[in-house]
Amino acid sequence: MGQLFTKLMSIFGNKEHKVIIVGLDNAGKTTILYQFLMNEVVHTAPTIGSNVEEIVLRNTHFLMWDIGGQETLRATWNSYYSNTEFVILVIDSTDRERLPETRDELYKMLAHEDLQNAAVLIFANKQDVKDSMSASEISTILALSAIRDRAWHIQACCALTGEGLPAGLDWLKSFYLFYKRWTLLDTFFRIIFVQTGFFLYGRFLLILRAKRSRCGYNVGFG
Ligand code: G3D
Ligand code: MG
Repeated sequence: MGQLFTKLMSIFGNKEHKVIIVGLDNAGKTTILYQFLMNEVVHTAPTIGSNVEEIVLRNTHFLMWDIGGQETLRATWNSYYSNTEFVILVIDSTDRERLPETRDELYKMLAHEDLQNAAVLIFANKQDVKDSMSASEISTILALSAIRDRAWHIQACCALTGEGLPAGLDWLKSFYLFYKRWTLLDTFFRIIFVQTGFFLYGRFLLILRAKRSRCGYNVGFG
């Protein structure tokens, strides 16, 4: 019951939902974060450590952590994982050479115990650049169709113009609403199940007691 209560509180409480924005350096993570926040391009410098901003979507608060992607900083990514509900992976679609590196980082993340329940949104960024890889090409190289243990979605975008970002956020919002409804239903059936269990157990004790007293002995149940 305690666990159910915590789950419900996380949905109906005024809690912020934690999102981490990861990806290799130069992918466009910081540009995306500030497009979400202000709908404009900000001048970025390589992120040392992290940036964090609160984004409100349909009255739901998301706390978004943009984490530095340089190789030396990637070892610290796991210190941001606890309580993460969504991972946004940003990919520089012009960077064919480092896509296998991104794939390794993605699967390392998915295997981490703190991210077992996190849904993944992948932005195939920099679609404005000629000859950039398409979302479906990236999807094939990352073997996304092999991910079956969680919700994921890939979205082509251009962080400079903001194109594709609202569609990505729509997926995030609709997945969140789906999760919220599913949790409600799940909680409802669990409560019914527990209540029915108590009721049947009570009936069983009564029948047992009646049978024993008919047989001439009564051990008593309190
Ligand atoms: P990071 O936070 O992932 O390291 P940044 O990446 O957000 O700092 O972006 C790195 C560079 O990519 C920036 O250029 C930024 O303007 C550029 N960029 C981000 N998104 C796009 C995009 O969709 N299209 C193109 N063409 N460029 C993009 P500078 O020159 O400032 O380093
Ligand atoms: Mg950055």
